[in-house]
Amino acid sequence: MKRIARCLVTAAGATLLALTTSVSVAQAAPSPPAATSADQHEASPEALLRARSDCPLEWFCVWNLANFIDGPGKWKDLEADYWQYDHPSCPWEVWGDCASSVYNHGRNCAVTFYNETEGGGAYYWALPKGSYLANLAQDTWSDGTSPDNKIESHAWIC
Ligand SMILES: [Ca+2]
Repeated sequence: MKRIARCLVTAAGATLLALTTSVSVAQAAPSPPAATSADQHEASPEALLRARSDCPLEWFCVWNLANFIDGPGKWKDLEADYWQYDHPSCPWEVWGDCASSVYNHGRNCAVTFYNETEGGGAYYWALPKGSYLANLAQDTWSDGTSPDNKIESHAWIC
C-alpha cells in the first residue's frame, strides 16, 4: 500500500512538473522576431513585407536581387552546397554565386554564410536571428571583398 501511495505521489509530482514545464515553455515561446538590418542599410517596409511573407519562420532565405526580389532560395537546416539548387534566373541557373539579399528568419540562431561550399573561404559572421542584409553589394566578407553573387553555403550559429 505504501508503495502504491509513493507511486501516486511520484506520478502527481511528474504531472505537476509536466504542467510547470509546459507553462514555462509557453511563456518562453518567442514571438516572431522583428526584422532588423544587420548593417546601416535599411530595407523599405514593402521589401520587408515581401521578405517575411516569402521566407518561412525558422528558415534562412536568399534572393537573386537586392531588396528580396527574385526568390527565395530557402533552407531550414545548414546547407553546404548552393550549387545543388536550381534557380533559372541566377547567372548559373542555380543558387551558387547568386544571392544579392538575405534574411535570417530563424527563431534562435544566427547564420553565417560562406564564399565557398562546405563553409570554406571568406565568410560573413554572423547575421543575427531576425536580421537581413537587403543589398549584399554594400556589405563585405571577412576578407574585405563583396559577398554579392558569391554565397555558396551557410551554417547556423547557435
Ligand atoms: Ca544576384
